[in-house]
Amino acid sequence: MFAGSVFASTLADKDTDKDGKLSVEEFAVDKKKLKKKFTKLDADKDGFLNEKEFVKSMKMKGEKEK
Ligand SMILES: [Ca+2]
Ligand SMILES: [Ca+2]
Repeated sequence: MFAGSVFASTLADKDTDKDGKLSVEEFAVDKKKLKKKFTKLDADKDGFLNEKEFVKSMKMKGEKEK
């Protein structure tokens, strides 16, 4: 599966303000676990997940589940 398309479908589902990025509110809603994960994934600490950061997380997950 192509990770970029997963980001696109996640965006379609969660990007409520349609700015092309996932904010912590959009990604985690009110789940503390996901907020921690978000902080980890947000490599440049701008408070948003862009496609690059999201795809990186997909790859990391793939390697772990090998
Ligand atoms: Ca957004
Ligand atoms: Ca970021």
